[in-house]
Amino acid sequence: MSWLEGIHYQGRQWGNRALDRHLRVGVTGLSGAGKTAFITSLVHQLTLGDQPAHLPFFSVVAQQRYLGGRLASNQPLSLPRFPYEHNLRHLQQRPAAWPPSTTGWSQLNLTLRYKPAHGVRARLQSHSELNLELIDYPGEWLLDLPMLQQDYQAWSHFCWALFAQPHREALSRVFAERLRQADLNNLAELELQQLTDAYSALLQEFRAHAGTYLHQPGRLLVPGELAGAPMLQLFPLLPEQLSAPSPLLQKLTEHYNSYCDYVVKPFYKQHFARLDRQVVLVDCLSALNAGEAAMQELQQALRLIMQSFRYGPASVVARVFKPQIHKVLFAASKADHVTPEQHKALTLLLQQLLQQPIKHSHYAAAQSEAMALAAIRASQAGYIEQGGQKQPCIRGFELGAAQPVTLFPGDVPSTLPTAELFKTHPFQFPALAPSTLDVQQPLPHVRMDHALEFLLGDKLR
Ligand SMILES: Nc1nc2c(ncn2[C@@H]2O[C@H](COP(=O)(O)OP(=O)(O)OP(=O)(O)O)[C@@H](O)[C@H]2O)c(=O)[nH]1
Ligand SMILES: [Mg+2]
Repeated sequence: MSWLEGIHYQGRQWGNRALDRHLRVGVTGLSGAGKTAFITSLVHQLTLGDQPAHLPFFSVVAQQRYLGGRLASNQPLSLPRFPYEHNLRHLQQRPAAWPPSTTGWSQLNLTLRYKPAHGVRARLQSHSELNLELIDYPGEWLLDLPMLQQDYQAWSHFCWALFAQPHREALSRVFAERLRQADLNNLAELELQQLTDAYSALLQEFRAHAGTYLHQPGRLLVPGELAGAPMLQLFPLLPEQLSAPSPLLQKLTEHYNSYCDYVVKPFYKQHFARLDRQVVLVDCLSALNAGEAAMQELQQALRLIMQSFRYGPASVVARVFKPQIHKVLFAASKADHVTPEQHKALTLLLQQLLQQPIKHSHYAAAQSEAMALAAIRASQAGYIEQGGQKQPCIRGFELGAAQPVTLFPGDVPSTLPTAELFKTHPFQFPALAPSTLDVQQPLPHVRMDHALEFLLGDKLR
């Protein structure tokens, strides 16, 4: 954005913020949590879903005061735009496909028009408007935020403590050995790049085989526009290599500091420092499938992320000059992968998983709600007869399958399972492909109306 365009855009935002007509909603979640699907669905519901039968718990729609939403005309021309239409095309194609994993950040602005419910505005105005700003980014980049609270040495210790855990230890042995053989006085470009490549391969192996969540730095997995930048030559030295000064230690410390200053801080400032409301999406079902260590690491990753945000009440002054998040929706995503009577347990599990992360964050002043939802429902829920009894089931296409299946995916534990339960009872929740959709109709969902009511309902009165 040019500086002049930037000033105009900021000025308009401040004006709208002061008038309480602007909301910046941050959709946060680790990679694969469902951020892109959530934003795509949210935009689709807000631009097409004006039928009370489709969004019964979204009060502005239920009360028939919603006049519609449109993609805003003030979308900044020089910022990457969220590929909304492209995502819809994936859902619409035959066979339908999920939108691809995100490789860079993008933004979408929406203008929502509604009739005020009561008060002076209702008497004087035929309609009011609310501007909504949504951003999307690769989940991997979110885990860079906690790096700001550490220096290179502390980060390296943290990484090797993590890599020593049983589910990571075997995979990290080869890289540890490679580091042990490295000459700490050798700063040759080729050597630095080879060590970085080995570390980046290790991160990919963790992600693919160990069911892990904490991968830092995120730009080694999804570099975005930074591919090839020297500061991405970054990996943790072994604890014993940190105690004495060395040229390699000094070089890596410089890269770490540059990474924090030129990548992580601007990312935070640009996207998260001005959030008014936040959605934290968590894919609890995939973590259950991946086992006990994955579940623990998910909890640790959420705790680190929650510490990076600023929460507080929403006075007008705070909203304009020092925005803080004052409403947080915690959502267990992909609830359509289980039968509806399991949703209660899924929500309780999410709450228990988040108990510790919330306790460690500066979170007290925010309002929150937890729920299980599916941004884009890929299954039909129903019942089958078995031994004269009605059993709940879902029907959908498993990823890659040509024929639909009818199945009971299993019970969701309402508390964090014990190690014993993980051993004796492996979870196998399915992953479903989207059914081919008519995108002229609002996307099928589970509880997106509850989510919209919590996030936007009070601003549309
Ligand atoms: N059944 C179902 N699957 C979903 C839903 N939302 C997401 N998924 C699945 O989860 C995968 C990841 O969803 P995304 O929206 O791409 O996740 P993301 O958080 O944007 O991930 P990154 O872009 O990698 O950070 C999708 O490809 C789907 O397989 C949903 O509402 N229902
Ligand atoms: Mg995405």
